[in-house]
Amino acid sequence: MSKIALIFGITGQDGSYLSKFLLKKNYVVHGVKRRSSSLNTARIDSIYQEPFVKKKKLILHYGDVSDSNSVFSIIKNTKPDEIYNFAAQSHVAVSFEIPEYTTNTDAMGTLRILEAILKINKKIKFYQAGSSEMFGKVMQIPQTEKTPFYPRSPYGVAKLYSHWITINYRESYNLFASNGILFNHESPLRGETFVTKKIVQGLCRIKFGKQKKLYLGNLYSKRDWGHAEDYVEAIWKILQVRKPDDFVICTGKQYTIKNFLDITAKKLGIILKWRGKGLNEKAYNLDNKPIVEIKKKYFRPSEVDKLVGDYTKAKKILNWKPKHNLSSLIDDMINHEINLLKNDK
Ligand code: NAP
Ligand code: F7E
Repeated sequence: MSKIALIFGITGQDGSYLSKFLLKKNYVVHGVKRRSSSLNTARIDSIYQEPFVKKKKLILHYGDVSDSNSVFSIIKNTKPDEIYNFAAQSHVAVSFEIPEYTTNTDAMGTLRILEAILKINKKIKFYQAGSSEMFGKVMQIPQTEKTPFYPRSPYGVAKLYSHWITINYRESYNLFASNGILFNHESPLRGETFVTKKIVQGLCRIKFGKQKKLYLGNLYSKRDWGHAEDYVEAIWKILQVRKPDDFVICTGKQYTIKNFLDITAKKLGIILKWRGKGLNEKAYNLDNKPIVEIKKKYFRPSEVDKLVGDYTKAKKILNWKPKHNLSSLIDDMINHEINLLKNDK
């Protein structure tokens, strides 16, 4: 019989990759989407099934993790074997502007799901989408499952609550509840306001003459970027092992934002010359026109300067390692963008 998965946050980047992955594994996938004034299901359009289809494999439900009633009734009605909690206000910079909303969704949302599991069926396996942002001002390089946390944003703090409440429910009530501690992962489906997508989209549009300039913030923070397609496989594996546990998922390689931008520009054949410092730093094209500029508004009140993980435990226990590297990730993102631009009449 098919297993049943329930995904909170199915309309996001990871929700869409995981639902495609699970459908290929013959799961029945239920997904929770928020009501919005315009359609928010573009990322899962390719797998959407009309309501009249018999024996549907992908079923969507309106709900919100800030609403205990919808969380409870969706879990009760769908009877999942596995729940994946991706629902979050996932933008770190935005979490400084709406910290209370971020906490309600990213911290309390997890508690609401765990409480519902406890009341409905303690056998449901639970995955919590934890983040390398919990390491924040890093206490150790590289970061492992044993590295102490030091979050630097309301987002990081809220995710840390979710991390510990997941462990607490596992230990207190014997739930199969596991945390992924995922480092940045990107893809063609990444939200437009995250830095990798913003850079790839911006430079592709500049190349096609559709945009003049790209405005960014801190070019010198360092990230460990992987591909979402690889990471959803790790997420699934986390719920397939014998014991619930916590796992760092990363590539072990670190680059600055500027490195990412330079590599992307080179792949697109855009020749850049950097001049100036701080807020006056600019990248000029061959015609000596500035095409990348720095704006104060994109800096955060406190920054996570450097992140790089160690996936030894995931390799050993999950038999997982990333298939993509930074270059193939950027190629995938560029190809997607160029195809869109070529089809844009
Ligand atoms: P994403 O693209 O921003 O997707 C977030 C999803 O959560 C969307 O489907 C969103 O719905 C939904 N959502 C937001 N608020 C909600 C609420 N109150 N109730 C129900 N659903 C809600 O994020 P992602 O990149 O796929 O990441 C998935 C999860 O992993 C998130 O929890 C994120 O914090 C975490 N994470 C991400 C990374 C990364 O690098 N991508 C790394 C570590 C951890 P809408 O589509 O309607 O907005
Ligand atoms: O920023 C710098 C910015 O917003 C990366 C989320 O998925 O990964 C993500 O969080 C870096 C930061 O990702 C711009 O200051 C410069 O240092 O792409 P980002 P993030 O903050 O690392 C973690 C693991 C998550 O869990 C989160 O959900 O890039 N940066 N200029 C910029 N960042 C943005 N967004 N926009 C800029 O213009």
